[in-house]
Amino acid sequence: MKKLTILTIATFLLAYLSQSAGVFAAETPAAKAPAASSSMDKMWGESVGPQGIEKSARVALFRDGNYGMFIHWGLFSSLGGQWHDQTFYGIGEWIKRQMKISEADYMALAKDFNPTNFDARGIARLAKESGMKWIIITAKHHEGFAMFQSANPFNIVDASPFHRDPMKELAAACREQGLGFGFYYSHNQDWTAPGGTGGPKTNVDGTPATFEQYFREKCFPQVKEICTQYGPLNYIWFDTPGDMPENLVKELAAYVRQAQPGALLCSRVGYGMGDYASKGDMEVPPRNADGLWESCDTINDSWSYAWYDQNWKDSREILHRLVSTVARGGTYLLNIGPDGLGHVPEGATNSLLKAGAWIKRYPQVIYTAGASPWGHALAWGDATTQSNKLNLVVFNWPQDGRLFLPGLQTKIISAGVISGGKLSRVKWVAHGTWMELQVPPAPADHPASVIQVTLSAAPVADQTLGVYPNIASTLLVEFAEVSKAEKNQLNWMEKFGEWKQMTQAGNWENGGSAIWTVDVAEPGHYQVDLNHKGEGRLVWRIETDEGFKLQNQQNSATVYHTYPFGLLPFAKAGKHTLTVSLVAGDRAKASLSAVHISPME
Ligand code: FHN
Repeated sequence: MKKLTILTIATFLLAYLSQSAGVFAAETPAAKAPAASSSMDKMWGESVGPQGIEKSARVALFRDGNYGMFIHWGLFSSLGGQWHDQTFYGIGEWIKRQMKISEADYMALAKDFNPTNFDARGIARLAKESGMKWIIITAKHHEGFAMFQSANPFNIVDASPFHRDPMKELAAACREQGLGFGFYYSHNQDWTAPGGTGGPKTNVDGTPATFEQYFREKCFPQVKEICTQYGPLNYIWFDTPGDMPENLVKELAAYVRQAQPGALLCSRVGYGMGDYASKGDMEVPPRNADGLWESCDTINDSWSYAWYDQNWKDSREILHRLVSTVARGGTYLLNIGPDGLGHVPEGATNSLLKAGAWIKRYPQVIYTAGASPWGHALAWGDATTQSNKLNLVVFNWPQDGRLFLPGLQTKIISAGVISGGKLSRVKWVAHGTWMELQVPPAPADHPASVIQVTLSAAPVADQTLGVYPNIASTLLVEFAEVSKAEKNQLNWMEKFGEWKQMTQAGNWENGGSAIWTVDVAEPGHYQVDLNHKGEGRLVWRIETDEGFKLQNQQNSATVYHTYPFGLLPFAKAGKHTLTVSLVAGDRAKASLSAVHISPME
């Protein structure tokens, strides 16, 4: 699928790009024309080297653990999203660039950086109790400040009154707790080192600074330091390779492989040198993906601490995103941002621990779990697998006690709701090609209940989207066949750096359509709602292969909104097509993201 940005977003980004002196402009996917998709890969770095390592012991922690902690912590944490009396809204670690703070002013922050509340053991315990299996922390972010003992003087031990090496403490604490450990290192961007991307273009003596010089004098020596001072590492998480020369990326990767043979490199090292693919920031994909991959996400909006950012994900949202990632076949890396004193905000701690308590009750849902046989989320939740077992994770419990499994093709041997660690057996009946589990009317647990289904073999399911008789279904454009309209994946940000994604169908030609194939469990009348945007009045039509047709005129807004459309009948259960087309309106501006189908009360 093409990654394309709509004009409004590009315009919005241009405002940022002109502020950010080119660095983010060069690497921000939403700012790119579609032709630049190769450099987008460099930014999000999804391409990886030759695969086939999925089964090796080196990847066991990543492959089986499925859940890790990411930590963004640096000098920027002491600013907390505010420079003097001005708040910077966006990912806090970008404050130097976005607020145009001079090198001198920024570097001077180090002399007051004294994170005396930093408690490595406390953080490692938090990760462990939250159900996470490793920690990856920013050793050096784009700001250029080393959070470890380094020969380069701009580091926490030598330049701050703290005089401790928190990375040493955290590496030891992780080992004590049996957690994996790794470093984030910004290899390309360095905003305070002469020659680093986004950094000063000249040396202190006025001579021109080159990237090669930054690489030889700072980047490579520091990567050597992190690879030799902290024991065996599980990860080196390089980020934003951008236009870094290929030979230097290769040299760095080769060194890490030799110095830390057990460490995995994420694809953001660049040039396909990674062991596993890193999805776009904050992206949980809607479809299963093969190979080793990771979604990195953050618990609020910013990666690093920002005093105003109280938009914490609650335990339900964390679990939903974690389970969805594992069900799609990936690994979830969830970030926290300790403040300038080293303290982890309560908003983060509370949600993480609640989610962790749930994981303790259902470890089989996450650890060593495989992807869902359905290939996408289901109306009531999602599914992960353990050989012949399905773990059904029900976030929207069906109040009529009927839990529907669309197109399950493997024979059920037994099924039960897990409650208080015990399995309460449930009955099941076939419902055409669907299976119906007869469950109690109330959920067994919060924020999600788990039903274990044992099958005669590894689960196989028809991946057609289901229309459920007792719960609303969402048909995303992602899953539609789109013709005479453009199906695009949008990546955009509302503040700065907090990425959002969706797939839309826009730029509708006359006769354009989005067609979904659906599997309807029961005939009946269903309420249909459309999620779209555009300008002015739009006339949409929905028709099915049974000849039923609905048409409605809706006003539209410039942002996506769900509009009630009408009642649509399905005369027969089974597979149908549902076609949405734009009959009249501003075709260039209209775009569609989803259809919602709900059973009538
Ligand atoms: O620019 C960084 C950003 O600050 C943050 O570290 C994220 C985490 O994935 N990576 C880069 C943007 O993708």
